[in-house]
Amino acid sequence: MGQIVSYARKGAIGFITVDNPPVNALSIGVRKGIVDCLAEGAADTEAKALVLICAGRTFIAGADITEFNKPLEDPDLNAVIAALEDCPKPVIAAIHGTALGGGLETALGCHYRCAAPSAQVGLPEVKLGIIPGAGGTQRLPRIAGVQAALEIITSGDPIPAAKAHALGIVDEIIDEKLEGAQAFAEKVVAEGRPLRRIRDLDDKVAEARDNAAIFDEARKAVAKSKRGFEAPQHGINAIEAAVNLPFDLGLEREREIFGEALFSTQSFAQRHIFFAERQVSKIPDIPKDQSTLPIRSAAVIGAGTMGGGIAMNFANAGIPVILIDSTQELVNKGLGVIKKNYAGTVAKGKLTQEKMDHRMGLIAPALSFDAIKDVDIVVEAVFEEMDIKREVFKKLDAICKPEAILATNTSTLDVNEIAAVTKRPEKVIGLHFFSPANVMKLLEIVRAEKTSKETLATALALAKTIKKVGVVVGVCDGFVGNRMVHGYVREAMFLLEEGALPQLVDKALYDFGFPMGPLQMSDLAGLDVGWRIRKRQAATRPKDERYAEIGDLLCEQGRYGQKTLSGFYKYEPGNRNPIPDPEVEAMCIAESARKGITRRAISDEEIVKRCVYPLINEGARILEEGIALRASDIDIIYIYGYGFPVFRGGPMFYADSVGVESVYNDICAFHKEHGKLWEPAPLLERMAKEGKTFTMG
Ligand code: T1G
Repeated sequence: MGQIVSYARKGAIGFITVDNPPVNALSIGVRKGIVDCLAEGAADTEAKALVLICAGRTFIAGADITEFNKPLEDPDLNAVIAALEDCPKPVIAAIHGTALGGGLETALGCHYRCAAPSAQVGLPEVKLGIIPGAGGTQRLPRIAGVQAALEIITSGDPIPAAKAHALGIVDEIIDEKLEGAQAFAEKVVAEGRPLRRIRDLDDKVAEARDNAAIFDEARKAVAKSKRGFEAPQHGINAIEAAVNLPFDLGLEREREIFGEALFSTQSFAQRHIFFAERQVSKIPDIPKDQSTLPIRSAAVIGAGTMGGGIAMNFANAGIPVILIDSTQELVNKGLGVIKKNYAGTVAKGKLTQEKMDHRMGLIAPALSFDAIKDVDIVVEAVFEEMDIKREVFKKLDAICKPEAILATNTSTLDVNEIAAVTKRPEKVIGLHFFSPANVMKLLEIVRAEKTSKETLATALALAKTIKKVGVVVGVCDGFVGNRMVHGYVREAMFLLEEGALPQLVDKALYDFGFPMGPLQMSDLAGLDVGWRIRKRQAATRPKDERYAEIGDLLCEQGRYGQKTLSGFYKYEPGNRNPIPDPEVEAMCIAESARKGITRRAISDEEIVKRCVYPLINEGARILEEGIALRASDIDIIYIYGYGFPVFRGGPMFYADSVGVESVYNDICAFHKEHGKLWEPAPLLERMAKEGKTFTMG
């Protein structure tokens, strides 16, 4: 392997090149290499200016996150940046790809910055539960202004080169290949531009010195937009220090805040999720060079809510898709919903009309399966009844070309049973989209017994193409997400019998960090969905098993949730805000009386444990059965499919952060008090007794 940082001069310009794949992260080798090559360039009398540039697909994308849990080795990044700033010759950063975190901080330590038009810059540290730790909170406000720094640092989102240029972060936009870096450096020399150190600039932070309101407004905005996250608030505090303290004291304050955040539970959780979402596509028995099938055309069977949303995913990725249903009316209705969805996005300014028209043009309606005989993949999204699905797959198997992949969007049914009606079980797979399918990023990829490695690898590649987080799961009732969510909703309903009301249960989970509680979530999904599943499971439900009828009672009254303007809550037409309903309160009280339960006040702490611990317990069973490959896969499913708060890391990481033994002990207590539904999972019991964790190695 070549040097990860090298020096070479072209004409009068010295180039310091970082080559540390895959993203030129600032490992100790890179930090040392930059300092050494900087000294070499400074001593090179032929070099009138230096350019810091990167090989590969991107400029430095940040500190090396894999080093965070190791002792820090010198030189630390602040020392590297100080060396850049103090270089006696102009140092220019040439940015392509994404200059993120420590990468942007390093570039801000240079005297000037040029960038490719497609480059992006950002400080995403808050997404890892920390803040910029190498002067980003002190230099960015000095070059781009306090308001821009607040937005960039608290959002963690990158900005395009053009915007960075407008803000003064980038001094020159050059060409994509950065060939213009040499010319820009020569221009800096020819114009005799000064060795401008951002740390010496004061005018932009001075403006904010008498405007404390800017920080109070930022705190209020972030408390709403990033509810529950600590890091954005830390970022605001560090920027405030940049305004009110001399640079070096501000840098010290930043370092203090960074240190606190780095060892916070939230940061461990968010770093866990960062790596977990990159692990999901790594399947132990699928080699990296596994062949995949090209997906250049698709079909969706069923133009309902799910089918329409699924079709949009293909169109959004530029893949022509045929949308099939049994009547022209159904197909037209489905197309109408798709058009309305796109129009909504256009109205919000997030899609151009031209792109909408192009995408609509990629969705072709059809009534006959003959239209799809040549497509590469078919996704079935018909009614959730096994007989209907089997019929559809028999037809697909007979009509589609032999190499076509046949996928089912079933949310609970046995994919092996569906595959068995075809002559190509190796081509059959589950692609479980989450509603709304054109919005939710989670895709459960259900690997059936005979699904081939090529089919599975193709599905994983397709997930990336359609910008979904594809998680491979095994076949069982509800796979991973829905199988676990039963316990979450079941306990919420039991709590209604024991003394709580919907708004109390939901508030406890909202305050825990979910976007909404289990009962409001059920109203959104439709109470009839759970009702249908409970009726299907009734035949096999043990007679002595505790069961909450409240959900069935609501459905029997036609209260299906938001779509009928009443469920656990009431709703005004066109308004999703839940309104507590005295009728439901009366039903809860009546159910308690009917069951002889004395209602009691129930603490938020108990509500959270009763609803979240079933996720952990079932997750342990799922792991033991091999339905999920990793505990971190389960965390990703809950973060992306059910809104589990990222700053708590997902249910399995959360169990580790609370303590597996503590969770186990509480589950044992619930088991004693509430019966067999709380039987501890054997794996959980073993881990509690052996002091093991799900996600901490
Ligand atoms: N450190 C270590 N490994 C990293 C990394 C990093 N910063 N970024 C990515 N990787 C690995 C990743 O795990 C994966 O590994 C491979 O690179 C490809 O990544 C001091 C303290 C740059 C936009 O937060 O946002 O600087 O799975 O699949 O989709 O203030 O990676 O192949 O083994 O994501 O093309 C701040 C994080 C750090 C940027 C590219 N920086 N990275 O996306 O590839 S904190 C970040 C990203 C910091 C300073 C602070 C993305 C990307 P593997 P990938 P991608």
